[in-house]
Amino acid sequence: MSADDQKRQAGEAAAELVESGMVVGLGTGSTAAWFVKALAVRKLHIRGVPTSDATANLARELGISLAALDDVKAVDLTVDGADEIGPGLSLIKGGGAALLREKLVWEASRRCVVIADAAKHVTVLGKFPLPIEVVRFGHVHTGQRLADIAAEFELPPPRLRMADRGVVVTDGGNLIYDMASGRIDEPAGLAAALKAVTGVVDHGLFLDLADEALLGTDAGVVRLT
Ligand code: ABF
Repeated sequence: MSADDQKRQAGEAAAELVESGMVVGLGTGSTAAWFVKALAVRKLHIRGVPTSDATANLARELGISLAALDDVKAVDLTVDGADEIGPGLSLIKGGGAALLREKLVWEASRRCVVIADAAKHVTVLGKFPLPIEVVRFGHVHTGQRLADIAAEFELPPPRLRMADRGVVVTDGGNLIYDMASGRIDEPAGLAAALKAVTGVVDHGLFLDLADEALLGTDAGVVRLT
């Protein structure tokens, strides 16, 4: 089975968790897109809170009613993808540059379900470079502070994320530095050190946020708690 089939399976399983009347956080990325499509097919009366402009556009095209995060008191259930799922459902997210809105929606949610293909499940986080969102003003100085932190954790300096058309800019108008690590042995310590840098808006370590994971595998969907 291809990774995309596994993603579809996980997205469809997550769509079954949604009930009419819910406020639903809509994640970002190719796996979350499968969830949004499966949700639209169910034609439930829900309101979706999108975690990116891309997801908002997709949901709108599919006829899902949308609400802004500040238009709702709380989100009942958020379903979103991840770049890595590690021990204790610790996550690396932000490969799609949507980590800030994603984390804001996750933190406002009663229940968070992460969906992914089987290859995303790892024994230690860090093979996937950790995205760090920084404000544009003074970002070279912020990048230097990030390099200092990386050195403390014996990691190489983070790199500013570029695309074909130049520097990558997030939906919030910020920049992304990616910290390639190989392995993150102390995610909580690294998360705290990054968050303490003034120019850092947030980072892609999602710790103690996911309630469960639905992994698409060749043997069907596996639920992790
Ligand atoms: C978002 O999409 C991100 O936080 C994560 O970086 C990415 C996962 O992408 P995909 O589902 O396309 O593998 O959820």
